[in-house]
Amino acid sequence: MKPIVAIVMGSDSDLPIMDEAAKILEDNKIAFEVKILSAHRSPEGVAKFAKTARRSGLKVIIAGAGGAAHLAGVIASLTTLPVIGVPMETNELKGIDSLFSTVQMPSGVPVATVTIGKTGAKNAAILALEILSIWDKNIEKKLETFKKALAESVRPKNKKL
Ligand code: RP5
Repeated sequence: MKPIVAIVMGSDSDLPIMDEAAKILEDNKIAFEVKILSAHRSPEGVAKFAKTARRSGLKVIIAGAGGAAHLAGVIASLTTLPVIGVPMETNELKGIDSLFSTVQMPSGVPVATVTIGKTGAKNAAILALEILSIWDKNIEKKLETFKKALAESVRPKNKKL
């Protein structure tokens, strides 16, 4: 099956975090591809990927990077596909650097930025599913089940009080 979601990251050191997004897409049987592309170290590769993304059949791009995290923004500047940015946690500034670099995009070039780290990677995949669910009933149903399970998980905690 042709990938409809791309998970892109700036370095292989981001893999353990971005794997959380991959797991959710896998569980939901979404065809996806994973790429390591860096806005700073391999800018030409990033440009080639972003410019051809829509033509290649992709529908949503998830991009994770850390530090001066320009990957999601650069991709968003070169495609009309929705781009979800995942800020990586960093040793130096705990990911605040990645968060601000990813979220503070100029007018006209949105990046849907999620939480720092693993939670962000998970939420990025769920947001991608939500975007795909606009035209895919099957994904819509899976998301409904997921929301019900979330609610169920809270109920016993509330009861315990
Ligand atoms: C960013 O720099 C990457 O996304 C990664 O989060 C960070 C550190 O990369 P490495 O030095 O581990 O390759 O571009």
